[in-house]
Amino acid sequence: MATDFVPVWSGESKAAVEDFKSPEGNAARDALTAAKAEERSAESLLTAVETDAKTDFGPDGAFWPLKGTTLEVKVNQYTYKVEPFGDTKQDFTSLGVFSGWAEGRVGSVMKFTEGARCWNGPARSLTITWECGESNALLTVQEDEKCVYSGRATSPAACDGKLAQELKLELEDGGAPRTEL
Ligand code: MAN
Repeated sequence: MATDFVPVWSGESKAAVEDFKSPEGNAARDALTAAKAEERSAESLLTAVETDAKTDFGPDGAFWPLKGTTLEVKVNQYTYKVEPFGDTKQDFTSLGVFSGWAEGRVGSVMKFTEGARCWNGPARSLTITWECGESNALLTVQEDEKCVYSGRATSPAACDGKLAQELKLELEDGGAPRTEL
């Protein structure tokens, strides 16, 4: 007569063995999780740096400080939002993503294209014309034709750097006491 085989590891004791995680194993798993998180953040930093390297921030990179900022203006029923090197919105509708400066207008006219598609029309697009001003501000946005928008904004970044430099030199020169020879 055959004896019934009774496994040594049965029921609860077997589960307990499988659940057991050695302290070394736990430490290694934690280290791996941390390393993976670090890799992900390094990768996103690299992507951001690579995007920056490809972006034209205007003459002498003057518009760089505007990166990541959001300017807003309410015109009639809509709130318009412009992130100078990123997204634009009319309430929650995309008016386009930064696609560069208009031809021959670096530091002056920004283009945003491939926004939400217009019903029976083109993808929405927006151009923003920058004017020299004391603060970063979106002044107004209008719809020139169906789903084609344009706006005006001010920024110290749009002030002619060369002109400012010339005025500064002139002031310094005029203000300094001259040594008579
Ligand atoms: C929405 C807005 C308007 C636009 C129409 C087009 O109402 O984006 O600005 O003219 O859609 O259907």
